[in-house]
Amino acid sequence: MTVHERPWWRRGTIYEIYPRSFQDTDGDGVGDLAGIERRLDHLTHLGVDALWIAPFSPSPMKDFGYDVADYCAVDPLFGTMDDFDRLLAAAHARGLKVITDLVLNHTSEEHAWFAQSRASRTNPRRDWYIWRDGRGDGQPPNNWLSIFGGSAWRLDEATGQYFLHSFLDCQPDLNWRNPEVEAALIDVLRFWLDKGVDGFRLDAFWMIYKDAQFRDNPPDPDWREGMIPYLRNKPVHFGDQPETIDACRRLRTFVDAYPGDRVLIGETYLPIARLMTYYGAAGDGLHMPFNFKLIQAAWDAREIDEVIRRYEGALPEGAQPNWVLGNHDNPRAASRIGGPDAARAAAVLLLTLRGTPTLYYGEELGMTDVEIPPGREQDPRAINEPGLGRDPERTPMPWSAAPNAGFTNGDPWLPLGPQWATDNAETQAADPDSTLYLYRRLLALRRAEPALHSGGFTPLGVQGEVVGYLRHSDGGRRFLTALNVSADRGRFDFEGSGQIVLATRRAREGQMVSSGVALGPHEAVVVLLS
Ligand code: TEU
Repeated sequence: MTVHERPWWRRGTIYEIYPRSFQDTDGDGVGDLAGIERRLDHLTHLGVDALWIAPFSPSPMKDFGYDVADYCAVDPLFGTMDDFDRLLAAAHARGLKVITDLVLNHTSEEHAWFAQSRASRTNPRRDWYIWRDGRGDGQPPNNWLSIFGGSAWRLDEATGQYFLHSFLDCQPDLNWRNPEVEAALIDVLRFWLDKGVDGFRLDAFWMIYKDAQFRDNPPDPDWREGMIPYLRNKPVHFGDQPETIDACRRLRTFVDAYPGDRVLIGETYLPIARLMTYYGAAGDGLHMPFNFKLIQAAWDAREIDEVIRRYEGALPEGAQPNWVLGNHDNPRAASRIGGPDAARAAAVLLLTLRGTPTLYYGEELGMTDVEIPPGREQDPRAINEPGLGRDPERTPMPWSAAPNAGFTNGDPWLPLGPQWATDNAETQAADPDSTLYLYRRLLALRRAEPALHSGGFTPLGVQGEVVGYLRHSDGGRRFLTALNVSADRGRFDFEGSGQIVLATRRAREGQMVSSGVALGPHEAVVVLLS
């Protein structure tokens, strides 16, 4: 396969949009589909290839759309199906792919399927969800814990049985062991594929099957106070079952029958060895199980180097790697790893590693978490489990110095960061030293250079606190990335010489370097080797 024949998702870059926070057009303080369409130029200027839109289907919004009440419609909060069709057409006209979010593990308790399922023990849809008797004395069926706190079982008084919920207790888990459920969900894929979407991000994908025998999870002896309560027990019987891999193959077969390169990306919070099984033994599983290792790693040279090697080393032949620095469930990279300069170095890492990067909206501005004043929390998780709320990373995108940063004419659903009036997409677009400019240069370089978007990867190890690696394509150019993961000066020695073609400090671009490169605090450079 030549570079140009590679499907777009093996070359391109994905941009995640949390629709509530991107752009509001109707003044209700919540972003909408028309807002995304209005801002498509931002994405084309940035240089990404695809957008993934977090859920926008009808929902009681207890989990902001991840509690779906109707899979094949648009929630009025976000607009209409016509708005979606227009957005899709406008994106395609610009050469942008569109990936939608698909929640396969659970629905909202307000979904018509669940209303039927809970109506009686004999309803034909009873078995579409996971119902069990308790253990007596008000005890739930087993010790499984919800990822969002408390037991994963909720008693339904009317029918006297418990239903399973991996997440909130208003998000009942679907029963994937019932073939009718899978068939109904395949119909949902068909609906969106027929519309022309370019793929799906499969929510909580590793969770869709649970142990058929409902065995208790063993306690984790390493769990300590302060860790996520869910991890008190090792979730060995809760998610990541062999049946999930078979489901990958069936979904893949279905999607591959469509023309064009449609992609399946699964949300997979799993150890590396388990993650790899989701590609399918014959490369016939998901196109890409999400790799969250950079989100989980400390910003430390040895740890980063090790994570990259372990992940690269474990990839099956031909499998497409992928990398993520942040998403709507985790603290933003710029806050997590120690400030805007470190975040710029992280951008160089994300966009020069081998594999498909997924950017989270606002990362290209170096956006940080925003402190949510008491009483303004929105995420139910913040209320269930104080400190674990996800509002800080979901705040509105700052576009300009207009009121509310141009995000809305109304009251924004979450507060904007304090610096938006002077630091926003517009001011950064006018400043060649901005983070936005850095992202644009990185994305342009990546797109132009086969070695970067499709080439090989050779780790060069760590020198002091500097991580180094090579990217290369057969008979083509060779690039060295050197990344100083510390607030001190550093240096990376290498054989030969070259020219810095990209740097977090723009003034360094164009410099010739020989046998090594000196780096300032948190500095990263890409060197074209001669
Ligand atoms: O997230 C699944 C999930 O488990 C994450 O919340 C993850 O465990 C945690 O954030 C790790 O830091 C998905 C969606 O991304 C999330 O927004 C939804 O709330 C959840 O599924 C339920 O649909």
